[in-house]
Amino acid sequence: IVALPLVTATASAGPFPGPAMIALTGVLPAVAEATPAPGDDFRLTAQTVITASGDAMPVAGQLAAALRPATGFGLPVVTAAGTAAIALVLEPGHPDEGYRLDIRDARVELRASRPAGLFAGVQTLRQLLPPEIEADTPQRRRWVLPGGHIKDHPRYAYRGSMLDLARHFHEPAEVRAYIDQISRFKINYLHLHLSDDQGWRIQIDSWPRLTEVGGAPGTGVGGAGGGFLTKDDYRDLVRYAADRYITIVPEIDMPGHVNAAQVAYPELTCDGVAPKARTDMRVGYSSLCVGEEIAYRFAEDVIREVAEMTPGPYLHIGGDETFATAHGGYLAFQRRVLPLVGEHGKTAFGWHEIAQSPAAAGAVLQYWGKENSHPAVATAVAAGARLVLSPANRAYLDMRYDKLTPGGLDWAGSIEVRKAYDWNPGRLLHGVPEESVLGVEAPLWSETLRDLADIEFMAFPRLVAAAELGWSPRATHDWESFRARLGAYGPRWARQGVRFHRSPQIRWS
Ligand code: TNX
Repeated sequence: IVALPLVTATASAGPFPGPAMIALTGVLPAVAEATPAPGDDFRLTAQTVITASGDAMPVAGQLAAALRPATGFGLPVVTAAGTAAIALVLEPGHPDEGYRLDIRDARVELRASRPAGLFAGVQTLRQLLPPEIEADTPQRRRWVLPGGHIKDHPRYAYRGSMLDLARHFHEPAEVRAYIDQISRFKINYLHLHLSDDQGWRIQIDSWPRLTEVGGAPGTGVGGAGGGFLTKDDYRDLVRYAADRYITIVPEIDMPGHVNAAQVAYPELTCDGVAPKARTDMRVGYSSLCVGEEIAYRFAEDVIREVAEMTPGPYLHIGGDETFATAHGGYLAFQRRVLPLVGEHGKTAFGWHEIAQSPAAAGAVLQYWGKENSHPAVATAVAAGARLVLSPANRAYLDMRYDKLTPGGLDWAGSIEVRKAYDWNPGRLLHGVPEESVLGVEAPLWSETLRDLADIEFMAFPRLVAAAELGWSPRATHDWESFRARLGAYGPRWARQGVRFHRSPQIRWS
């Protein structure tokens, strides 16, 4: 792979400052195919209109709203135009979530089979304009899109990020801000970790004390924060994410990680005695009493209510780190609970420990190990399970970057940007064929993260590495290219006030 220059020659002189144009190949995540047509550049002006019709209208509105503040142009969305236009077109024949972008001097055409593809193309188009496009007030400069053609589509159907609302609760406004940021990089799933030993963060009507007690003030790690999502909050987040073509995957962690539930309902323990509320960071000490019927009533009530308010296909039931559950009890629990998810209309998702259960054959397993082989996972995959890869030593966004990182954990090692980037999801696990890989997810556990700035700092830039591994064809994989594109993205985050790690591995512009 030849590293293509990121920036092409300076755009022709004019009344406005016109530094370099972005190259078609300068996009994050890397596009599948780009054919530059130097000189055939499109200039966005006060006369430019955006054309769209039918189901393309909402995305056209999003494009106009994204470009208006910095350009100061009206950019009306109209159904037809004789003049210079950016045309959004829905037509059959493009791959899922894929798009085609043709930039010529008189006209830009963005084509896809469905709105999700147009939305992905809009993210590309935004990155092809200079970084000042991120400003929220009009900037005096030329706005030129580089001439040429892009054909793009994802490598994997699942490109996810996880946010842990249990260890520290994060307000809906913070989650929305995170959704805005991750949608820039063609992430299409947001997994919300909604319950754990410390707290319970989603309203469940049939077990109201879960949030009355488990969402009370002081239920964050170290006694910080607290809070929970009401059903309306949750539905609003689902809708907000869907408008950005992101599907929410809710997680209720069972049968371990349930201390907060047991504080609220002592009948979920084997001895009926309420455990102490816990706000330390230990894991693996709590378990539902899997021999008692009430564990299954609880599990089904929660699964039913969460499924009812979740339009997406997946429901994650955790299953990790159950050191306090006997092996036989774990299998008995999964034998009954995994099928419940299907009975309530969802595909079961779980941490890879569920691979031990034959009932996991129809499920999605989320691999979080550090090894390149896991026989039980390979067996479950051979029986039909699909895999989402979140190797802790590569994809965990809560691991520190290096010894100097404020906050973060280090049990899976330090993860600088190159380490987060240099692996191949199609080849990670021995005995697991690429066709069984549904995609990649970068989890962000929040033991040490209090606010949005903490979240952003740990996620960026590493989340972009996971996004590229999930989206871009392997043939584009190239560290030198990736680090150059990332360095050029820095000013965009700076403009938006997004906190990010200025990794010493990157030459930031
Ligand atoms: C392990 S990985 C956990 C979480 C912790 C995380 C911290 C996994 C499925 N469980 O309970 O928050 O490590 O990095």
